[in-house]
Amino acid sequence: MAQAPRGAETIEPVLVVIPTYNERDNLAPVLDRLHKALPDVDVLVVDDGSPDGTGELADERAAADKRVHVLHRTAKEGLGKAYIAGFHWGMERGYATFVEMDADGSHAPEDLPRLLDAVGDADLSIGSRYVPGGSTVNWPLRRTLLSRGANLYSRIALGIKVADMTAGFRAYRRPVLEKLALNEVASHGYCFQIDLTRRTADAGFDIVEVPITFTDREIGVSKMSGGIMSEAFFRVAEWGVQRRLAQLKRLLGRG
Ligand SMILES: Nc1nc2c(ncn2[C@@H]2O[C@H](COP(=O)(O)OP(=O)(O)OP(=O)(O)O)[C@@H](O)[C@H]2O)c(=O)[nH]1
Ligand SMILES: [Mg+2]
Repeated sequence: MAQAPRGAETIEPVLVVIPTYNERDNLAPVLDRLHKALPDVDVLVVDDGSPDGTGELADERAAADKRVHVLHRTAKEGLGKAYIAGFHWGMERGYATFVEMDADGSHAPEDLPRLLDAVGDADLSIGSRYVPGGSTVNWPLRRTLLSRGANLYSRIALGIKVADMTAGFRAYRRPVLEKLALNEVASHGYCFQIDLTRRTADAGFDIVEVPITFTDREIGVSKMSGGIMSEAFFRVAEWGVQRRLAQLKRLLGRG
């Protein structure tokens, strides 16, 4: 069967998945900005039972606006599990493109049109802080060093040429999520982003990076923790060894 050229496939409908945990003061402004920038996208807020009432606020928004949907989960299980539940929800409903975006205002909804333009010619577009034109605003030196270090470490360990592998502002085309074994993804914290990047690259999909400006959250509390950092450190080391062994096997098999 002749394959349709990529440009002929539509990226619509688009679902923006926003995981939330205690983001009551951030959610409404982000939703307002998002729908001002892109009136036609749908949103799924995935709330892990936030004690501050974020889930109830999301329900109120959903009742008033048919573009907004809410998935309530009972326990705080981390970013990765929330995204995967959101992707399944959207795939069951026929969405063609899936956006990951934080609720804390770090990801500017005004950058999303460029991210979606880019994914029209690729399979995954990543809103990147570390390509020319990308930047971070108001991030303390400690966070900048941590993020730069995590990316350098991941790039060397995995041998994947993506400058911002931990970035959480992304757009996936549906076939990527259909092909990746999402149920096998166990990563919780920001290593979830590295994990999906590596799986997307290994499956042979096209990844593009689009420069974005990342602004530190002004309201609310970061969920970054020592556990999240050590999870990333050890898992990336394990994946790095696995990749090198697989490369070696292929080389020996050929010889
Ligand atoms: N549903 C759900 N959302 C979460 C969980 N942990 C974090 N989030 C959300 O994921 C997004 C990113 O979390 P942040 O706390 O901003 O983490 P971060 O961006 O890595 O860290 P900072 O830069 O310090 O803010 C935010 O929208 C959070 O509310 C979780 O366990 N469950
Ligand atoms: Mg954040």
